[in-house]
Parts: sequence; structure tokens; C-alpha cells
Amino acid sequence: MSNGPLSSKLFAAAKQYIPGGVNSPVRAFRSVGGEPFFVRRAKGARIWDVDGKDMIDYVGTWGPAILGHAPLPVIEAIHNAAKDGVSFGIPNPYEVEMAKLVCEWVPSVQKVRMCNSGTEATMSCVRLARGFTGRDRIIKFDGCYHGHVDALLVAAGSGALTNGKPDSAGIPASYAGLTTVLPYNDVEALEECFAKVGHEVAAIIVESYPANAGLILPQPGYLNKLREITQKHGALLIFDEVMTGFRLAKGGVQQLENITPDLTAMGKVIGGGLPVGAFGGRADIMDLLAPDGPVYQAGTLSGNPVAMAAGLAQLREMEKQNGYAKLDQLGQIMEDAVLDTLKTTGREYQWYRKGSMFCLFFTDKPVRNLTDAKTSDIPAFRKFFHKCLEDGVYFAPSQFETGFISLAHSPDDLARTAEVVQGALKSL
Ligand code: HOZ
Repeated sequence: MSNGPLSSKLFAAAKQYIPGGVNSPVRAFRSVGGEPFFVRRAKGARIWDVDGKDMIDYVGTWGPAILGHAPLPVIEAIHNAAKDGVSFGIPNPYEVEMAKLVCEWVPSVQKVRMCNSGTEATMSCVRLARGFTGRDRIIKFDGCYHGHVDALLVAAGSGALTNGKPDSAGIPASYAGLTTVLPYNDVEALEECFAKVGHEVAAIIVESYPANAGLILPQPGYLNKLREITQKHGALLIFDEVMTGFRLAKGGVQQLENITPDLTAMGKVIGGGLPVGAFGGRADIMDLLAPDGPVYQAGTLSGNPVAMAAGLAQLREMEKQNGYAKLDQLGQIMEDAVLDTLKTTGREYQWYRKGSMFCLFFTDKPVRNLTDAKTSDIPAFRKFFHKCLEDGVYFAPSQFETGFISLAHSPDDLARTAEVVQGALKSL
């Protein structure tokens, strides 16, 4: 699909002043080809580009828009907070309310600190884990993305015990070498790794449901295994719930799976669409943070009153509307329609969904890890993506991302989406 003239003009200008024309690489549409559209307005389940085209949106600003775009309670909370000042750099009452709510909602969190992004949250969890254990090695999984933290931007090794290689220029190999990458959902590889280097491991960090390589779900018992093996070897378990936290349940995956991680990284939904992250967990670990302890972490805008007010309003509205149960119902409607469409179009693509998060992998192979996900037919995905966009449905511009349904998606939106998806699959 070619872009409207205003989007094209803006992209040309953006490329002169912003690297690649974007402020985050996935927005550049490189993995689907073509150019990004520029958004003028977003409301409910829809976004409008600068050329006036409207689309049903399943990106939802990459997760935060759980009530839909620009929900009234959040917008009012932002206005009310902003009238009293947009940043103080000294404690404010909203921060205390937010901390109390997070500790009440997220089972493992006894203390929490706010920051400004998911990247800051995971980075701080890793630093805390190293400070607490006095060990350096971190284990992460193939296909899990934890923001652009140096130590976590590490390519997946093909062998289970391969030490990390930097996945980005600018990261010293010696630094990345402290990260071990394992295949997700592979108990044998995990046991082998701990048998060799368990005494060096500060923490396992895992996206509780990996949602940055499409959506990959854990095999039964796998997350329990991570909990057991870390406990046995004196390492910490860090759940990255930036994508799943406050989206799948009040207490995220740890509530759904009844697992107690030591630390949790949070973000996205908790900020009501404003830039927010948070990390929390066991009080004895969190108390190592400055000013009480020796692990330094800070931020001028952390606990920002406007962001806190927006996040609190969004979370309270979710509770008021019994949002998680409703989102699951909407997810089920979409799932039924997609499975039906796959049957009628004779495609054996793999569909995964949990609540309001979903992914259709363009492969007939069940997806348990990144290697499986990479068997997807990327050219077919590209065609599908552009056909959907042309017909007014915006999915993430990459096979390796997750889709999000919001409370603003109506049954009519979902029915229209099903028609568009069917048409796009038929066109392949
Ligand atoms: N997969 C990313 C969100 N967790 C996409 C958003 C971005 O990098 O801008």
C-alpha cells in the first residue's frame, strides 16, 4: 500500500532530522517494506493518519492503550494533575498511591520503585540482582526482548551454553559475555547450563510470556522449573512483565501461573500511555536500592505526577469495568473468527492468544521458541500486513510482534477485522 501524500512528505522531512526517520526502529516498517504512516489522532479502537484514513488499531501504542486510545477517565486525570504542575522532582502523593496499588495487585511485589520505561525497569532489576547476589552472570532466552539494555541485547546462541555475542554495535563483547542465552521452553538446556555455571548466575530474566517474538507461551511447568532451579542455585528470578503486567490480569502472569518471582519489571499499561516503567519485588532485595542501600538507581522524572495520575486512572478504570474478563471475551471472539478463517482458507498457520494478546504465525510448525517462530513465511506476512492496512486494519508491522485488543474494540470492529483478515489470507 502506498502512503498518503502528507505521510510521505512528513517521512521525507523526518529522515533529514531523525535517524531513519523514526524514534524507535520498528516504526520504520523495514520488516514489511514501504513507509510508515503518520498519525494525527487516535480515539477508542481507531487511529487516523494525517491523510485522513482511519484504521482499526491492534498495536495500541505497543500495549499501553488497554482501554482504547484517549479514554476519558485517563484524559481527565491528566488534565487535573497537569493543572497543578507537570513535574516536581520531589515526592508527590500520586507516587504513594501508585506504589500501594502495585503492591496490592502484583502478588510478589512488596516494594516498588517507579522509573520512566521498561528498559530502565529491566536494567535496574539486573543491577539489583547482581548487587544482591554478588554474581555477574545473567541468563536470558532466545527471542525475549527486555528493552535496549546493553547486557540484554545479546544474540541468541545456537548452542545452549553459548556465551552472548553483542547484538548491537557499541556493546563491548566482554560485557555481553556475561549474558548467557538459552532457548526458551527447553528444560534440558536450562539444567545443563546450571550444572556448569549455576554458581555464577545472578539471575534469570524472562518475559513471563515472550511477546516480542510474536507471542510464545510456556510449556506446562516451564515457568515453575525456572523458579525451582534459581532457588536451588541461589540465583534470582526476574519476570519481565512489561508487556503482560496489568494487561492479562491485575497481577500479570505471576498471578495467572501462581509463580513468585523475586523481582518484576513493569511498564506500558501502568503509565496510561505516558512514559512509565516500574520494578519491584522482595523487600529485602529492593531495600538494597539507594538511598537505603548500595545499588544506585535514580531519575529526574521518576514518579512524575501526570504519569502517575494517568496510570492510576487507567488501572482503576480497568477494575471498575471488570476489564480483564471483558478483554478475554473479546479475545475469544477474535480467536473463534480467526480459527474459522484459517479453516475456510485452508491455511495451517499457528494462532496463539492469551486474553487480549495474540499472534498469528505464518508457519504450520507449532511455535515454542524463536527458532520455531523464524520458520514463518515472512513474504506472506508482508503481503497480509499490507492488504489488511489497505482495508483499514492495522496490525504490528512485523511478524515478530504481538497484537493487542482493547476494551474499546467493539464486536462490530472484531467482525470487520475478521472479514479483512479473511480477504487478506485469500489474497496470498
Ligand atoms: N517490541 C517493542 C515493544 N515491546 C516494539 C516497540 C518499540 O520498540 O518501539
